[in-house]
Amino acid sequence: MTDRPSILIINGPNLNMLGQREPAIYGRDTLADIEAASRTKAAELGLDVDFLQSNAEGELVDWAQNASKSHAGIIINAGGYTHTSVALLDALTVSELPVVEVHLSNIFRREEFRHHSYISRAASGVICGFGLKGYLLALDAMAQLIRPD
Ligand code: CA2
Repeated sequence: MTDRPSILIINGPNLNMLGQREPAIYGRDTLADIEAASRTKAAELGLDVDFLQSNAEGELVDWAQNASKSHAGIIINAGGYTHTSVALLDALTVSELPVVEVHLSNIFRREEFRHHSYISRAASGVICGFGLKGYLLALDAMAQLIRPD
């Protein structure tokens, strides 16, 4: 435990596969690379991070529901549940925490079904299309949300 605010970074289904398939869409960075870069960036911003991944929708819901007990904000790449999950939207809303939504790919350049995100209604902002860098931009945005100048 530290006095630094802690940010929960939640990753959804199939993001554990990063770096192994579809590099043209998602790049060559693995989720471990993204975690390491996020930890370095968070330390520069004076933040702690918990970095989680699950393929199970209910687990993502549980993490979002409980986040306000231990965290100051949520950064989430909900993977495919972005486009399907009212339950995740409800859990993020219930948390009453600042939320930044991230996608590695530019979902608006892709199939029509990826253009709609259920969870965006709970988010202060959305970052997509910048790969690993998007997580670092999300941390910058989160630092601003929890500690405005
Ligand atoms: O661009 C993103 O970050 C996404 O959230 C990634 C999801 C996709 O369903 C969303 O529409 C956009 C997919 C997660 C990663 O899936 C992989 C599949 C095969 C190999 C590597 C990753």
